[in-house]
Amino acid sequence: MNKLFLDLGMQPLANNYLKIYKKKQPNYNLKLFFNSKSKMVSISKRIPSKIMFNNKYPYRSSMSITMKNSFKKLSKEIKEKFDPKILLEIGSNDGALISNFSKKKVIGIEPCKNLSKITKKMGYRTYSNYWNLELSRKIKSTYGQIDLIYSANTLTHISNLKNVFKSISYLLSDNGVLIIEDPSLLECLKKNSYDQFYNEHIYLFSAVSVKELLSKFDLEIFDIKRLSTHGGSLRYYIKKKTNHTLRITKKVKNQILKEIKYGINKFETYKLFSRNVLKSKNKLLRILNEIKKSNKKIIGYGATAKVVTVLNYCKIDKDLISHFTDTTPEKFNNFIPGRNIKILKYNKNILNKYDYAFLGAWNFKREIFDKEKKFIKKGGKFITHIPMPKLI
Ligand code: JHZ
Repeated sequence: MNKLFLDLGMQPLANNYLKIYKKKQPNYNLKLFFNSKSKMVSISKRIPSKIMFNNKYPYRSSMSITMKNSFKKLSKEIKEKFDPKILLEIGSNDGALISNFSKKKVIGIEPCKNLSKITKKMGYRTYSNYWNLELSRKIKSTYGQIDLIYSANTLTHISNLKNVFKSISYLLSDNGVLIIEDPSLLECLKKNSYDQFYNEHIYLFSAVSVKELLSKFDLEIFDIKRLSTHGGSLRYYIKKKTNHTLRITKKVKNQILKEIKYGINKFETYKLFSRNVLKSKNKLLRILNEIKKSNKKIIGYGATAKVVTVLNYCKIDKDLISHFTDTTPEKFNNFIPGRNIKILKYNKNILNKYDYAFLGAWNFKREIFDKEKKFIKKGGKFITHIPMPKLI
């Protein structure tokens, strides 16, 4: 039932930053599959959660103004529309969302101890555990059923989706609301952003596949919002089927129809995507090699998990992109996983020494362009691989 549509080669673990570059690093074969029955797109290799989400997890949601604003806006909406007694967040990271709520009203779940330490220190109740049935039982026995459960960019990172939704359904009150948001498969296909696939992104959700999945747990989508975050995400508002107090909006049907029209449930769509990915690789290498021939210097901007897939698939090393820069302290002076490219601490003058900046964090293009007006004004150029490699 699972059909292979793209092989992105041997890849390192996306957030496994090393202080000293090693040619041999833990790796796996990144292969993408489409399931013709469930319409779910997934990667085949499952790295244990304990290895990926450990006590040194470097990604911090609060590192970007865009994300902080998005969480702030959502918090306001949740308070106004649902006013939950308690909100539980699965994957609370460094508290970018829960910090918008009063301490008595939220519970965070964050297995990466370096992150849960941050929210605990801020005074927020945080469980340093992986999300599963056992934990949901523990929470229910302490707090009773929960009327709002939220999770952004987390559920697609957990292999056992059956356990995930069973646990949620068990803990959610009868009139409760579950809100989840994750990168949209439709946007990924449209933008040719094959870098949405790496070991942590086990699944890429679409409204079609989420609807199918939820039906097994007596849950259903009652509203959908399109977001520009993470290269185009979908926020799904979900309720129990037995809850008739919330009506299903037209947006749900519209999104599903749009996805079907694009061919999200047809294998040929994925074969076409895979051909475009190969074209994208060849074009990016052509651009980078031309710049190298003219003795100009390129820095990578934003050492994202996504860019690890691009650099390793295209086998780009420091002869093409000499360094990366990033604002995350945990990434400073480490090497991009799998490549011999060092990540330098960001400072506002760092681009002065370079002629081109390759947008690893292309999803924050607007925020970055705003910040780097000086570089653009002096003739500096950005390179993006989305939707097809080009200079901007
Ligand atoms: P960003 C991570 O993916 C991993 P990544 C994870 N698997 C996931 O699902 C998503 O997040 C949500 C830097 N930066 O958000 C900060 C600058 O240096 O695209 C970050 O390292 N300067 C959990 O890693 C990176 O770029 C800037 O001005 O693909 C952005 O990473 C800005 C705006 C960002 O997620």
